[in-house]
Amino acid sequence: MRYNPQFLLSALDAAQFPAPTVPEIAFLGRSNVGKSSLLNSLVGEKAAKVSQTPGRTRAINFFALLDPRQQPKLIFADLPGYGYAKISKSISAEWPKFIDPYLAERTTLKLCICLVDSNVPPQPNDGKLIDWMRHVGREFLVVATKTDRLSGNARTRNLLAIKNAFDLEEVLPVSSKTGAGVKELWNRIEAAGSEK
Ligand SMILES: Nc1nc2c(ncn2[C@@H]2O[C@H](COP(=O)(O)OP(=O)(O)OP(=O)(O)O)[C@@H](O)[C@H]2O)c(=O)[nH]1
Ligand SMILES: [Mg+2]
Repeated sequence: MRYNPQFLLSALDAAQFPAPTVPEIAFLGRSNVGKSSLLNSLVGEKAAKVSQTPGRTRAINFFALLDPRQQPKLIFADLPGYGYAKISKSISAEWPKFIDPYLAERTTLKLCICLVDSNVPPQPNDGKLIDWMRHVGREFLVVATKTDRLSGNARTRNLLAIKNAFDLEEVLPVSSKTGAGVKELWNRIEAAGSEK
């Protein structure tokens, strides 16, 4: 189905989150990994701002996806990136305080899309995010971004390294530039969104 994206709001604390109504999908990952770009290629529009300056966004940006009758069907949440400040030791030390409770408690959150860069070796802070997902019992999907920058062999090798490092059964390769993997990701989002 074709959805129309509508920017809802930028939340800097839990009191500002939109009312929990329709199923929500969160996009998480290191700064510059391609969260906003992927969100845009999913909705086919420049809904989310692609960073010129990595690490700028400190808020959660919420977007509603409207069906042809203008009814909201899903919410996408674009989360602040982590891992930009070189001094930071852990995700939670760097993330604004409201992110952990968001992930632990948001009732309508159906799927966390955890983005990792397919062009770099597995990163410890990505591992921490995945550990946190397991700890809070969230359904999550690891997506490897920017695969257009790699040749076939290097892609296979890097995807395997990510799977092994984080003990994953599956990593979904995507490129916002070419659109590779985006349809598959949509199928996963729709499946998660229609789960009761
Ligand atoms: N080649 C290539 N470049 C990409 C792709 N996706 C994103 N980029 C580039 O990577 C940079 C960061 O992209 P963003 O989408 O802003 O990343 P982000 O994760 O939202 O960054 P923050 O909001 O700072 O956390 C931009 O220069 C994008 O053009 C991709 O699939 N392929
Ligand atoms: Mg962004």
